[in-house]
Amino acid sequence: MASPSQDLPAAFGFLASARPSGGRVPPAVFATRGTHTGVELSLREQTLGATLVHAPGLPPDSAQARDTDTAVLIAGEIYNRDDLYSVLGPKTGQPGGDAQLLLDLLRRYGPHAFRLVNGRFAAVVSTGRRVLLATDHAGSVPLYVCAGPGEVTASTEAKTLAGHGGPRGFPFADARRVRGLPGVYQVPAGTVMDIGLDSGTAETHRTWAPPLARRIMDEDDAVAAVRTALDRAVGARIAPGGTPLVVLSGGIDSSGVAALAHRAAGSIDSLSMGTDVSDEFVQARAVADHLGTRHREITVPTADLLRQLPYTVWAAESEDPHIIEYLLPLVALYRALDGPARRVLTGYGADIPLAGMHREDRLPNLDTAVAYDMATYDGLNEMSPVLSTLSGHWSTHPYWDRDVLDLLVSLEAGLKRRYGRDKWVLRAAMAGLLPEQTVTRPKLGVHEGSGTTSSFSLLLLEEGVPERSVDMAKQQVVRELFDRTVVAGQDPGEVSTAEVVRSVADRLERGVA
Ligand code: IOT
Ligand code: MG
Repeated sequence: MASPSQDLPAAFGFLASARPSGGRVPPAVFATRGTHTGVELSLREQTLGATLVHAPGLPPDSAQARDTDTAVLIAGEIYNRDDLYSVLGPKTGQPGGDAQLLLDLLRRYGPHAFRLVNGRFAAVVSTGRRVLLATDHAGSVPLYVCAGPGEVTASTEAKTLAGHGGPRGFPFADARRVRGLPGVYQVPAGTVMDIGLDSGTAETHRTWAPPLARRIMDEDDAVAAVRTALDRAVGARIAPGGTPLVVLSGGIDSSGVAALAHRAAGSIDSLSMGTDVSDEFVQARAVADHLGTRHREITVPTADLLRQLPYTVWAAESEDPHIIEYLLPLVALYRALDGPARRVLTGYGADIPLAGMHREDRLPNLDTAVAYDMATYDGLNEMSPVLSTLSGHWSTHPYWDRDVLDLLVSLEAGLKRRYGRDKWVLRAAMAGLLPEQTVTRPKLGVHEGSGTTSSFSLLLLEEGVPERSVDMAKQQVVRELFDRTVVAGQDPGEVSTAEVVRSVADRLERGVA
């Protein structure tokens, strides 16, 4: 068993406050589970104080780095370290960890350093009288800010800024407001916000944008490119000597990750989740047997599944009911995963650049779906690490590796839909590694495979919500859960899904919604 230090990032999340003269960061309740460690980094012109949340028993030293004028905090991890070290020269090296690597990059490139990084992270940098807030290309680790004269406070969870007593009020035109939390904004994906500590003026630099153009490649080249890119992304997400856990539905996305992870790590564990309504155990088992993984199945009763709704909204801090339906079974799975903290690889995200959710046969529609989804993912928080760190596990998404995503999005639609198959280029890239039946298996969404969508709908119908109002009711349930757990800070364990559903159904019936 690998030591946790090898296997997990140094910090899962943080609440950080930059001020000219220091001062304590107030205690906060995170959904992220872990040990809280306080840090205070006094620089020449400001002090950066923070609470880092990290895996128990793993000191978060390498989540922070500083010199006299600049301090860096990072939650999460970087995947292209070797490339980054190669531009920095031989003097820099691994021991300092990812925060030190960012500090070295910042010395060389300034805020543009973040344009070079392929990772899953949120970072805060105090430098001079400025504060930089940076997200990875996908904004996969959410980052929130509130700021006022003489203070910039940032957190990986919006809820920790709710009761924040410090100054706020600086408006940020380029960032999204968080509903219900005045003065709190979400830093966009693939962005560095460069904020003046005194003025609150922010300069926003985009460090990544989804490709808009499409590339023409011949079949073999495209298939080889996908295979190579995904292989590198999976490899970068496996700690040396560690045994990753792949959450496996038996669909092509997670099975592809499992196959590549198994080759890279020598062996993997795999885990499938089902409910009493529905499961994909047979399909997942076929892959596990083919690869020879150590495989486990977990069955979650449907009643328990819906009880995860408050936890899902609390963790994702998202108000999109469709996204919450996709995430709910995954949260149920992570919460059922007891034992030591694990590094989890998931196939989540493949359907976005490949239009897998849309089952589009016609290429114009397929590319419309890709363009739409790539223009709207920001702020949904569907890849937030909190979904798994709420039970102590670290998750990562190879299909949303920056290089994989750049490639998949940009392939012309005819490579995504070909010979009557969806996600053709991915299926072809995985063909030699998986059973034939897996490679050709049609898409089944996690919300369908687990029966989540139907169970959630049924719950509403049983409370008297008419069929045509079910979608609207779901939206309202999710919103109410957001208001309670994120805005009002209620413990999700004390929020009853049934009660919220009842009150929404009641409001709808009385026509007050
Ligand atoms: P789906 O693709 O079915 O599942 C996502 C991942 O969750 C799988 O690759 C697998 O790793 C894990 N998983 C799913 N079901 C199980 C199971 N029964 N047991 C264990 N692990 C499982 C939605 C979806 O259908 O998920 N996800 C889409 C995109 C969402 C749309 N977002 C957007 N438009 N912004 C996706 O791309 O994955
Ligand atoms: Mg999928």
